[in-house]
Amino acid sequence: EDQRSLLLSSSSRFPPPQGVRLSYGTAGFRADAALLESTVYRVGILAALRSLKMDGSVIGVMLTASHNRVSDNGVKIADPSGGMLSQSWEPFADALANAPTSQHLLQLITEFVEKENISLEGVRRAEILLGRDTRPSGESLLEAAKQGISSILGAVAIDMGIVTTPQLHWMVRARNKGIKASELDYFEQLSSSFRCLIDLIPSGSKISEVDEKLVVDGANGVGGEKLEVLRKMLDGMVVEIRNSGKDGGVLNEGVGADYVQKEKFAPSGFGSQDVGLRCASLDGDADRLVYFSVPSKSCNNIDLVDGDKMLSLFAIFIKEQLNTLSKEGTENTSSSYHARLGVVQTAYANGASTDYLKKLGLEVVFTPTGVKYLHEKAAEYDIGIYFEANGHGTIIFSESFLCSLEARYQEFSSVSKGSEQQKAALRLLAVSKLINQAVGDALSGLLLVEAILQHMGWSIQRWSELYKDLPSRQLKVKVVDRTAVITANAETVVVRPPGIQEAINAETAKYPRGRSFIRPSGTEDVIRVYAEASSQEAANSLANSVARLVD
Ligand code: NG1
Ligand code: ZN
Repeated sequence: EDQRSLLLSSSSRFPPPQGVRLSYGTAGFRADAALLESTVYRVGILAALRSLKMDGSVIGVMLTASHNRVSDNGVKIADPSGGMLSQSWEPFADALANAPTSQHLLQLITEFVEKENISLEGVRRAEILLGRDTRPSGESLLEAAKQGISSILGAVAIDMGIVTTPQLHWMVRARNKGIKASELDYFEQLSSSFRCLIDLIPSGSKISEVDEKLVVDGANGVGGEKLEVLRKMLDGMVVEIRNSGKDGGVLNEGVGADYVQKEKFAPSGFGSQDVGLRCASLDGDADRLVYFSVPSKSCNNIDLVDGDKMLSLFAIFIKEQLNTLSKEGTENTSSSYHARLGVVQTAYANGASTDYLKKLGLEVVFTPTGVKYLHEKAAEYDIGIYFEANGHGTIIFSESFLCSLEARYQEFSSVSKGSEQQKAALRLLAVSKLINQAVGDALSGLLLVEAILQHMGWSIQRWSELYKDLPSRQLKVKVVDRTAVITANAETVVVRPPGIQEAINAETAKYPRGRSFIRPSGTEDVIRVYAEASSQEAANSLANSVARLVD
């Protein structure tokens, strides 16, 4: 009874906006910040219920609209593993957000807790970690989230302040594993595993002085500020941070990983003075990362090193370590060693990257767009590496593999201390600590890239030359109802409306190395068109023809 009246009175203070329908998409709820108070309040309730359902495990609520405009905001939930909210709860999230009145809301909650067997009675505890990016609207939305959480008896909110999205996911994951999970713990784990990888660099590898310096575009968001802290813990790493948000630039405006990857253009503050330098760009909440270099003084075009190439770099390094580990030759160690390494991409992966990875002998699989799908697939391997072309991705290690790796390392330490195999095991263990296994993380990804480039002795140009991207083009077409397009086979084939796929096939067949697909966006009211072909003109022309089929 207390619970009912508490919910009724608190929800009456957060009436939903009129005439908007929100949906929990691949990135949670996202909209103009002014529309979101009621939604965030209700997500607070949802997070508390989720924690109760998971026997009091810690749940995360992150306020961010990532690479979108500064006037937008959004909210998403991190499950106890640190990953995305279980897909089975998304329909409930939609229903909650759109309940027209407090009475409806209460009824929905009552029915749902009954169906899910969540007890709202007796002693219990739910714990929710809150985080937000640098958007000004974050402060009042945070208050709404707290109100939602405290409208469920026994639920407590812990405010982690302004953090990157992956930091919050990392903290949720760490807390549920019983590991210390403050921001300082995050920085310490990253910096110590980075140092471990640097200490293990073979004495032969040496990068030139020119290649020492890294210049980072912080998208005028939270990432630059956090990288600043991390840099202080990493003496010896030469990083210059621009667009940190301190010098008046606007979040995501002409800056950031999304801009750089989609426009293939240098972000604001970068240009002819940077020719040849190794540059990186984070997105607004620092869960995406791309690298680039400015090839010549004459224009602002860039040589983009995207998520596919990061994936390739990580895959090469890990494969090298696994090969070393499985080499025989040291006596007294169990000789056979096999780890299942898998690589996960989406249809947006450049065709040249897929060819390259397959040529390396790697197992490459595809899922629909959205990290929840990629993550789930990658979890089927001992080591799963996944990346979207836009720079969101990570590496995940299975618990059983990490256990055997640890045992293997101990074994080497006693019989062949200092051996190549021991070092390989230690490197893999360090990667598993450096990389954020909860979710794609620009800061941890950046440190891993930096460590591997130093290990290989590679410049960004050498890295970029692993393979040459096929020219590609992305377009979006505004439509009345994007749900009319239904796809299959990891979004590579349109099954509805009938006839479109045949027409796409006919267009694609006109171009050497042509490939094209369409899909409804999960975050905007558009149909996205992707095309690649052997020349830029051909890719543009194919994309345009396919876009006309949608209109
Ligand atoms: P949609 O709008 O569904 O294409 C975009 C990105 C995804 C993912 C989500 C979540 C592209 C083509 N799509 O999804 O990869 O990052 O946003 O932020 O980049
Ligand atoms: Zn982001």
